[in-house]
Amino acid sequence: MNELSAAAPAPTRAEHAAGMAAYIAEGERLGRAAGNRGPVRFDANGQLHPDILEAFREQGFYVFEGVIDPGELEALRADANNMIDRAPVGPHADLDAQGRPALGQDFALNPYTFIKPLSDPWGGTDKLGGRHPSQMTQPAPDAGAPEDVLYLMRGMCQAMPAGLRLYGHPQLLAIAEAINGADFVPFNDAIFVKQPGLGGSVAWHQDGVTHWNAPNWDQGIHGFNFQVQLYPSTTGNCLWVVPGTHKQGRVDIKQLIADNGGSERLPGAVPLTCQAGDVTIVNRQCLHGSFANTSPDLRISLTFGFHRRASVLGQSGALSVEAGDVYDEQRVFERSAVIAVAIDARQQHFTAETPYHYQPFTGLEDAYRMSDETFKRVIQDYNLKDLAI
Ligand SMILES: O=C(O)CCC(=O)C(=O)O
Repeated sequence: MNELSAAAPAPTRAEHAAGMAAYIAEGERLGRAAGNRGPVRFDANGQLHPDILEAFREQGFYVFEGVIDPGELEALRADANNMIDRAPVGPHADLDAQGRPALGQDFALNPYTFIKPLSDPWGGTDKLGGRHPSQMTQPAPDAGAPEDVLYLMRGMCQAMPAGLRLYGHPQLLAIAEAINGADFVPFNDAIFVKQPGLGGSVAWHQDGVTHWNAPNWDQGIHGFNFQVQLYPSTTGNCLWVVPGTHKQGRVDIKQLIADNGGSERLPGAVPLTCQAGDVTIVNRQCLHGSFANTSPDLRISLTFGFHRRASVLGQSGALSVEAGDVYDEQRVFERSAVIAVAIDARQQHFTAETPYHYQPFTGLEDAYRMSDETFKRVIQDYNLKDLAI
């Protein structure tokens, strides 16, 4: 590029959407070749089918189709939309759009994060351990776009009764067990809201920040995330992953983009398109990101992760957790108790379902039944005890 030329102007929303077409076509082709999707399957012993586990270990992602049934999906949508309706009208407001006190003012952690429409709040900054080194294209929104848009919502187990029940979903917890062992522990949760024509990017990154140089580093040491899709997740708004990168150690993202002529449309990436009710798993070491949502489609992704216990015990606060926090036995136990209460909350609602047995709480079930008392003791402000690594 000519040194004297000014930086290219931001594309319009429509230009950005049109500019994605060829990349999307190639991503769809690669996605078809990768496979790694289908219904969740268990073997005769009730363990996640070894073929699925192997496919996940090989590529670092898997799309489980049709996991959440229509009734549960409807309840999750209603609760998520209630959270959206009850958000403050902007980042510094106290009232929602109907003039009511916004949800979450009594939560220890503000559940809502706003950004400018179509922006990338983390890319090229030192936020979240500097793990998003390159900023994505920030298209200019259409005229009349709001000043600020909702980007993330936290605290789904506290703010969404259906969210707490989801956290106890027996198939999802069985998947977590297969990947991280029966003594697996929670990480955190966040709901990504990508409104049509407004939703921001999540710049390319690998999630983990603590164990890259550990002597016992391996491809699974930073755990994995689920995403439960409340609406179809399309090529224009979905999460993209570069298969296999979870095995490569820390990827030089800046260099990859430089080698790609400065373009963020990294080669080899596949779009994790989904139907509503599908659930993805992504290894947190897998290179992933999402582009500004210049498409006409809404995406709401309930995102929550799990770790191996050994990866977390003895570590201290990372990412959005206070650096002084230490993940000792007590902290891990208290955060894991959210799983125990979630299992019982689910059982009280879906009485015919066989509940998941969470090994670390064997024998403690009665002390962690869902009630007003356990809600206050375990669920309220549970995310102060997140276990981020
Ligand atoms: O859903 C997205 O767009 C981003 C998700 C993500 O980066 C993550 O789960 O770490």
